[in-house]
Amino acid sequence: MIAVKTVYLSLGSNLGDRAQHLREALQALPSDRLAVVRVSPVYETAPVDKLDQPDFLNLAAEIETTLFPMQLLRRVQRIERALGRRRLIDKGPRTVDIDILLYGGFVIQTAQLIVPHPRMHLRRFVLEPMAELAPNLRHPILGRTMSELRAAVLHQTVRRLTGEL
Ligand code: GSY
Repeated sequence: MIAVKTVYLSLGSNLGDRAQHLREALQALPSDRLAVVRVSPVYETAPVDKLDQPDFLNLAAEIETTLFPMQLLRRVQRIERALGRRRLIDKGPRTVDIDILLYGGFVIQTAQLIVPHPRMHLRRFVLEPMAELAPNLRHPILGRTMSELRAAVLHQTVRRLTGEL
């Protein structure tokens, strides 16, 4: 019997039909070892890190999976490639980006994968949708809830979109 883990992903797109890219990424995720449980509302968000690029659409997804962390990483990277993600410019525009934010309560530090995502607590485009999905969930290292972490990044610009993705 393989344990099922609750995992949170952050999805973003800032090229072409952004909503369609997010829809296609969500549709590509499920398998016999991965179920998408809940999806946050969509936010339009100003870019962070590299500022001279289009605004993003971002959301968070709660999934349940029996995939081990590196298996999950390979799976999301395959989906990014299939949807046309190109890494032409570091931190630049992308058709779709899928980050593993939290994997159960685990702390993972390898050359390929760091969980919790090392910048998640600094980014409103991550914390706003996470606080909607799991406001009382605690960051495994910082010990603060998603709501508490969100309160520290309210100066970053995000706009909650209404309606279906
Ligand atoms: O790390 C994800 C890619 N990314 C984003 C993003 O998804 N949203 C916003 N608002 N800014 C970003 N900068 C990078 S890099």
